[in-house]
Amino acid sequence: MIDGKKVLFSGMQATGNLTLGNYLGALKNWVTLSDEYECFYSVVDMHSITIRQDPAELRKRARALLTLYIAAGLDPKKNCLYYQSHVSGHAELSWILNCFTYMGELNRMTQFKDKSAKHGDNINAGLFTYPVLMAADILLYQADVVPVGVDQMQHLELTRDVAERFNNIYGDVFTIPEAYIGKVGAKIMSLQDPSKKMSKSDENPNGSIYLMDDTDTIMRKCKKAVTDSEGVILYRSEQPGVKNLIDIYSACTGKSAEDTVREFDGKGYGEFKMAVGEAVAAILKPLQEEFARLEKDKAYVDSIIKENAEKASYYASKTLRKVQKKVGFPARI
Ligand code: ATP
Ligand code: LTN
Repeated sequence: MIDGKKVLFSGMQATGNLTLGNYLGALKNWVTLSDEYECFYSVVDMHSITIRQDPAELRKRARALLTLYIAAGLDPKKNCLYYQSHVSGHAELSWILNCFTYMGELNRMTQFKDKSAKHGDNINAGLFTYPVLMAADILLYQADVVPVGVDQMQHLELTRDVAERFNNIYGDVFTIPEAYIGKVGAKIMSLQDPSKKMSKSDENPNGSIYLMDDTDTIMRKCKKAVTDSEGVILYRSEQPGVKNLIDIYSACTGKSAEDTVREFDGKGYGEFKMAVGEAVAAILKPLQEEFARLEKDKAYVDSIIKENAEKASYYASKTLRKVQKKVGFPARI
């Protein structure tokens, strides 16, 4: 609890261009939750280097991501928006938690399996212990809730297991976090292959709508979206492409899946795809305009970065000192 409010933590990697999946599955929910909780939203740049990055590019993307957090509607005076690498407590707690996490647990992580298959030439230890750093992010702020997409559930379960293990040995040190999965948009699939999630690291740019795509591009990608030969707009798993478009449409318009099915009853895929494209463009346009405005206001964004790193460090070091004492590190003199 901070000032009588429950704590929320979440983060996003500054790798690749953010997709509509990131927005509908994460950012959009973050904004909704920001009134109710004391929120920490991190740009997890330390996680990003588990995959080789170009330094200048990473710096640029990290800044753009933090700016996007603000542009999406997160008030930086109320929400702590900061770079993970600016708060050394993440690395320090991560080391300690490494010593409370089993190899067997990490071996089961599907993200590790996927990423090591994809980056066979660089299966580094950071990629393996990635979930431990994520646990440190969350536990450092004693977070009660963690909004994530379903793809991150396994990491959150691991975080809870490690926290419980630690608490069983040392007493009540960590708050055990709960996942928060948004109702709509929890898993947006690729427009080109609806069995795969829409991902910013997808090689096929037509599979993803990027948050900075202009209206023409959005319309083109929606028109090209893979559907099926059924010819009916129904919300069911036998029609994964159509189901995904319904999910996107409902998340963008706030209409339920049932209402969407009713709205497009008897209509063709072409018309439906156009409507999806328009709904997407309508929510992305204001976001893009605000982003462009903020990008020009360098001094303002700089001041947010500095203030919020200090705020995050304050809370992080409170937990870290407690943990260090529990495990038996000598007191500072
Ligand atoms: P990468 O392709 O590099 O693995 P990503 O697109 O999966 O990246 P992350 O940085 O791993 O993005 O995720 C940021 C947030 O967005 C997480 O909370 C994640 O659950 C959510 N998210 C990512 N992709 C989707 C998606 N397709 N649908 C819903 N939520 C998503
Ligand atoms: N692993 C997450 C990003 C992430 C995160 C976190 C999410 C890093 N630390 C802590 C929630 C809480 C991802 O790839 N989406």
